[in-house]
Amino acid sequence: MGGAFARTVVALLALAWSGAAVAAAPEPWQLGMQDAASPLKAAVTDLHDLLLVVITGVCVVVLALLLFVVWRFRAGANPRPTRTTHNTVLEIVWTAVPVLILVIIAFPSFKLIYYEDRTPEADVTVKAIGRQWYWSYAYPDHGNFSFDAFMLSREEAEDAGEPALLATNEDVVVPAGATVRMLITASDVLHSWAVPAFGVKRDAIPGRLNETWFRVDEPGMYYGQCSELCGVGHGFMPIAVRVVPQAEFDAWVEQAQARYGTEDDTSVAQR
Ligand SMILES: [Cu+2]
Repeated sequence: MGGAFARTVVALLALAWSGAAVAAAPEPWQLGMQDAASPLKAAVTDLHDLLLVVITGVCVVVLALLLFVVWRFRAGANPRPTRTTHNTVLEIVWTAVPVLILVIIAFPSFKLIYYEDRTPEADVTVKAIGRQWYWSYAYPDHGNFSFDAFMLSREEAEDAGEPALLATNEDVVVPAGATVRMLITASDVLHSWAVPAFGVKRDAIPGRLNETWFRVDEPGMYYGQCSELCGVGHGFMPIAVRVVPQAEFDAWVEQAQARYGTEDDTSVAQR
């Protein structure tokens, strides 16, 4: 127990020193969802909260009815059992009420599906390609440079002050406050590009281009993982998104273009 606490303190200190603010990652013994970092996640959380109220209400009512029936129709108080088999009013009520509940749930649910589906006017497009077992990324509207992101080993992550199993050698870098269109596909088997704090989880399917979007205002590191069983390395292809101010993003793009080459640069082999 004491050892775990000490390790946590050391990890937190390491984070503070590294200066890379972890904005969103899972925490030990976490209950509930990660804080919303994007408008999409805020909408997801709202629907979740509404459903929790509905579910709780249904459970309480059903439990109360059950307890009432057990008490009211117990053998001791009913030496001669009732022979009732049908009750029209009751049957209409127990059909209509669940239908009504489903309709109440359906409206916000469909609204959310379409909100997630339609990318608003995008400022940046990033393409993610799932591979066994890492992610490749391309920036089609910035010269289409591309790179691979592999998971850091536990030691490398510790040295970098980043969480183990979530940190990658190359981060997905996007500007803060920009609407990012994510194009998601795969080259071998099904994967899924998911970042909980963004409310994003889209299947990566070979031969198909899926799309979603996010906008994050707060700079920092946001972590996610492949969320579709894709083989033995499934747990080891994390997603690390670094949200930076626009100027920092522009500088990173210039650097990345020089490092990975653009599509006009014939000296670099294209994927
Ligand atoms: Cu995968």
